[in-house]
Amino acid sequence: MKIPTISPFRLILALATGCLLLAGCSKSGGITVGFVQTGAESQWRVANTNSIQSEAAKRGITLKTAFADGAQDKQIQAIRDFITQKVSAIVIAPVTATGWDPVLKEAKDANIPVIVEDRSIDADKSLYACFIGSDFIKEGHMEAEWLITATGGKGRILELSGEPGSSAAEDRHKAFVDGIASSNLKIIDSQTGHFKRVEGKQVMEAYLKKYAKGDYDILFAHNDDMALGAIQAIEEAGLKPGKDIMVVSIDGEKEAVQAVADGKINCVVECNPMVGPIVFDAVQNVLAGKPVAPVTYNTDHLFDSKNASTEAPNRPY
Ligand code: GZL
Repeated sequence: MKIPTISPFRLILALATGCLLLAGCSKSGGITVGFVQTGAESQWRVANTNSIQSEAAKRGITLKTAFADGAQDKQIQAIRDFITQKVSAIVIAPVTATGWDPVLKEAKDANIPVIVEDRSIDADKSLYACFIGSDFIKEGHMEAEWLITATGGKGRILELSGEPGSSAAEDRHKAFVDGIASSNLKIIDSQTGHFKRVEGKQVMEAYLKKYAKGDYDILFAHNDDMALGAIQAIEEAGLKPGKDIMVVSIDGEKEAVQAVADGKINCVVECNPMVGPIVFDAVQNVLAGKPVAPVTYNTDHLFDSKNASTEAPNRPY
């Protein structure tokens, strides 16, 4: 059988054409983005990672993801690694709110734009392109307002707080305290569960040992994973979550909104993690030299007994 041969000229022509076609069809124009994620501490975080990674893939953008296991020093090192690799842009979900200026200056000096998503930071705003995420102050106020209406403004609150030093935990707490200030709702204890389900269960077990039934009325959890861990501890103690102790939470995870429908959680305020499309619009606009809004907030909703049954099946995360 005669093997067909191709002249060197035709081979080079075919290769060149192929390269031109490839370059043309990759919408990203060869963008490589370094994504610095906190870790995988909650279902919310997994959904946030999936949103970023799937949107990059959809746009033909090469994404390198670094997980930091909740450690800021690992995030800072990951940013330095991406600077060394000369990525086109860096996206970060910062574990904590402070301590970012030095490494952001290094990125700026290397002409690598940084987009902050999810948790806002206390840093020189000229050092990063923009913030995209939820308004934690609004979330704290929404939770407080709902609770005042639901309780007539009276009750003893056990708080399950998120990652110490994170803007999510700090701002939710600050806004919640501000929101209940004019009522007779009082936080009688506060412990962190680091946004993790297992730790939420452990803290609730400790609360149930420390306080007798009747000495508390409400659990305010800074996220759904900790609330879901806590209701497991409440049930294991033979109590009824949502009835023997009112439970309110933040994130809007499918499992938590279903727990609202089941009467085990009384209120969940949404915090939308699906920011991939908005983040990569910002990345591509910044790289194209187009203006981007300094702050973009998600629109977050509230779920309680009025809407949870209809909303739970549709929750995307
Ligand atoms: C909020 C985000 C928080 C979520 C938690 O935007 O930073 O971190 O509320 C997650 O579930 O761990």
